[in-house]
Parts: sequence; structure tokens; C-alpha cells
Amino acid sequence: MSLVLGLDSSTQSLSAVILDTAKGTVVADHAVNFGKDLPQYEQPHGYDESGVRGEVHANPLMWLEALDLLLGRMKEVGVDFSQITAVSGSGQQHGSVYLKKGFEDRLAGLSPDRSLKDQLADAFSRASAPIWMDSSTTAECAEIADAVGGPAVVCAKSGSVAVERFTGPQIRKFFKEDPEGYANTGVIHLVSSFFASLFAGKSVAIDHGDGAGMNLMNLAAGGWDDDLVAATADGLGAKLPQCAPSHTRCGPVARYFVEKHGFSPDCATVVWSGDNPCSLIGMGAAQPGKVVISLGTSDTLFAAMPEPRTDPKGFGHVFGNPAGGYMSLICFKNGSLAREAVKEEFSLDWSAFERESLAKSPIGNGGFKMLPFYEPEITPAVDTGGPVFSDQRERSPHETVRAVLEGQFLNMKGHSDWLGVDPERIYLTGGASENDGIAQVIANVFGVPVERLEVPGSATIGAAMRAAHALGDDLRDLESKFSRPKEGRTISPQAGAKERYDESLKSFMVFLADVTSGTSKGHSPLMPRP
Ligand code: ADP
Ligand code: XUL
Repeated sequence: MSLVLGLDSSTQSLSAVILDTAKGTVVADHAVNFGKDLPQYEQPHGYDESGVRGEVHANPLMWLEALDLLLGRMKEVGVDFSQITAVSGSGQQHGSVYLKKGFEDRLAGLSPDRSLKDQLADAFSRASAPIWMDSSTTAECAEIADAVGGPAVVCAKSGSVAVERFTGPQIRKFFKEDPEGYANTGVIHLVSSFFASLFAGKSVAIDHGDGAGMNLMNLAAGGWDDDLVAATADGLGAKLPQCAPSHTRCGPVARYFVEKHGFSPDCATVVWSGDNPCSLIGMGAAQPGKVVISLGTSDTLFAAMPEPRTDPKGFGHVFGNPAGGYMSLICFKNGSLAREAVKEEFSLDWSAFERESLAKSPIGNGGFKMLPFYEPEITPAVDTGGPVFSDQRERSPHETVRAVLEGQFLNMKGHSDWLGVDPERIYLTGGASENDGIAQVIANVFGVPVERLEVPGSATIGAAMRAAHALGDDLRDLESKFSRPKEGRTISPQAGAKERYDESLKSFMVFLADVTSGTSKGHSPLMPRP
């Protein structure tokens, strides 16, 4: 028996799976939902909703409490952690955690008699953690780009232009606004490397998958870029952990997890990665050829890349592929939260949302369009102050459901041509991927069949597969066991849909350009920022 544990600290929940890699089975699958299970933090979707000027932060104490709660609950229902041979994980990308000097000593001295939260409550030099939804650092992006020679230089070095949610601009904002807090900071971790450090009982490396989402890593060299680090904040080099390949082992699991949760002292810990890089592994897409759309809190489109290619418009990103090489990614902030807003507007549940999207309205919605930007959007960078409709009609539920989905996926199609891939199939993952109505719109807009996998939760599964891979398991063999498409769940495009959507795409992009040309952020991020 060979059991590995994978965790995923995402925007809204912390989840865990245990894989039996010899049998090819999932032996445990559990989750803690931040909003529902830890309501005392008053972060119903996993982040503080009272942020102003685009600030979106989460409480890192909530993440610590969630980890003890999750492992405790698993033990209560009979999960035996002593059999786990390796643990790794996945974290929402870009989010950062700021720890005082002495964090390492605190980790080394953790007692199993008290909770992680109680023992680490005063270890933070910044009380909250900015997360990927934050859009408050436009000024810092411009400052970093100016310091190194412009947006194209940042893009060539790091794989992305300076982006508001990326960690470097977030660090710069903290450095400017709270110099004392910054000076007291001993180490800055990503969500992924923070969790990995807890398990290892020491500060561990940031992997190339998640490190590339910081505007600080030199993509070609796989290490911190001196110019970008210097442009971001004084003395930053000394506060960053090392960068390391995604299969790096960090030593045995910390005593805390042995004594409190019953892990074996021989259980290996492996660096964590970002949720999208982990999903790439979980979807069996580590080799170029498969295109994945993830429908989580954000919607992302990603694929392994034979060689790094950057987006000439500046919206897409290049990250490290945990299996080696590179992956491309495009992120759309208005994913599930926008669909949820429509669902709530008409008091639907997800089955009713599915029925409305499948049955009642024609492809193209009779010309009725929506820019589905309930939150400031990342791709393209616009802050419309809410969704925009092509006309002010009285909207029925089915027109609105179809408008949000067509708006989301036409926008995705219109911004993904730089990838230069012409997929024969698209693979779906994430909480919304089981919804056949959403899957049908995607199949129709892209004009190819879509598949879902037999085992859902690709970020968590991918994290567990990475743990096994780091111990020497063959990735192809793991893919054949855990990344199989589910039979009978293929959704094919409807006859004529692709042609209709190719036409709709043109008018959608014109509508988008008309609306966004009036907003301050409606420029290409590769141009100097206003
Ligand atoms: P994340 O990893 O970003 O926390 P998930 O991939 O777990 O997100 O997806 C969670 C989201 O999936 C929920 O917020 C919800 O909006 C959406 N979701 C769950 N079930 C369905 C469904 N049947 N149809 C559409 N959306 C769904
Ligand atoms: C990717 C991104 C999001 C987060 C969500 O660049 O910002 O997909 O990783 O978890």
C-alpha cells in the first residue's frame, strides 16, 4: 500500500484527498469550507468583503484553524495518517503571508497540546494576507515596470507584465504603506509555501509553478530576478525563501503533525505549488496538447507549453509546469462569483440554473449580450462597476443565465488566441464543471467536445500526485490511474453552434471595446499605465 496526501487551500475552502497509488483509488476526500465551517471569521467566501479601493485580503488565522479542523475531522471518521508516505499541496496563487523574524523557531517549537492558530497568532507581521482577487496595486505595478525598463521587460523576465494581484506589487504596497511592518518581516511566503512550511516545521522553498506568479522570479533562470527584487522593495532578497523545482522534498513531517494528528515520523513533505499548476498535473495535462478550463471561484484556461510564449496583449501568463518546462494561463476573475450573482438574482439553485441555460434560450441569445463583470475584471483589465447589458430590457432568468455564460466564454475565447493552440477537446475542472448547461455553452463557443474527469478536484488530486511523483512514482502511470475522462459525460457542440458563435464573438468584442474604452483600465497592460 502506498498512500499520499494532497491538500488544496483555495479561496473558499481547504480540502484533502488521500490516494492509494498502487490501487489507483481515492481513499479519503474531505473539505472545510471557510464561510460555513468557520463563520466566526466573517469571511463567507473566504476573504474580507469590506476591503476598499480594490483591496481583497483574507485572515491567515482562519487558514491555520481550518487545517487543524480538517485533519481532526478526518481522524474522527477513522482516517489513519500513520500510513501516509508523502504530503504536498496546492494553494490559491499569488496570495502572500508576512511573518515576523523568528518564524522558523516558532515552527520548530510547536506543541501538540495547543492549536496552530493559538501558537502562531502573533507570528504575523501583517495581520491579513492579500489574495489573488486584490486589484489595489496599479500604482505599484507602474513603479516596478518603470524601474526595470517598462512592461515588456517585466514580461520577458517574469512571464507576465506587472499585475495587480501578483505578489511583487502587493509586497511593494506593504513596503510603502507600512514600513515598520515590512521591516519586522523575516520571511514572506505564498499561501502554498506557507502551508508547506507548517508541514515541514521550517521555512521551505517556493516552487517554480507558483513562484512565476509573483513578478519576481526570472522564468528562464528559475531563481529570483535581482532587478525585479530591487525594483519591488528594499531588502526584499533577504525576506524571500529559495525558489525550487516542484518535486523538491523538504524533509520529514514536523513533530506537531506526528504527535497531534498521528502522522508517521517518516512521512516525507514535498514543496507545494499553485492551484492552477497542480490542476495541470491532476488533469493529466502535464504534456503539451490538452487545454483545460477550470471553473472555480475564478475561471482559468491553461495548458502545458512546449516553449514559453508570452501574450502580446499582456493578459496571459507563463508559469512553471510542475512536471518541468512551462504552462500558459489566462485568469478571469468573474467566474463562479458572477454565475452565483445571477443564480441569486433569480433565486435559482444550480439545477434550475442548468435547466435555464440548457433549454430555454437560443444560441446567441437573440443578440442580447452581457459583460459579466460583477467584480473588477482581470482579463481584460476593466472596472465597469458591475455587469453591462447590450440593452435595458426586462431580463428573464433564462436570458440572463445565457447572457452571463455567453459573456464569460466569448470573453475567454477572444482572449486565448495568443496561445496558438487549436484544441480538439477541452477538459473541464472546478466546482462548476459538473454543470452540463455551462459545459454545453463551452462546447458550443469553442466548437469542440468537452470532457470531465472520473475523479473531480484536480488541484487536490494533482497535489497528491506531485507528492507521489517526488517519491519516485511515474507521472504517466499516475495520470492513467487518476486523470481518466469519465465515460458517458462528453458534451459535444450542437450543430451550427460554432459558426454562430464565431459571428457573435466579433460583435461581442466590439461591444467590449466600446464599453471598456471609457474606463481608465481599458488599455493593454503592455502599454505604460496611465
Ligand atoms: P475554489 O477552488 O476557487 O474555492 P471550486 O473549484 O471549489 O472553487 O468551486 C466552487 C464554486 O463552484 C462555488 O462557489 C460554486 O459557485 C460553484 N459550483 C458548485 N456547484 C456548481 C454547479 N452545480 N453548477 C455551477 N456552479 C457550481
Ligand atoms: C491565477 C489566479 C487564480 C487563483 C485562484 O492567476 O489568480 O486562478 O489561483 O485560486
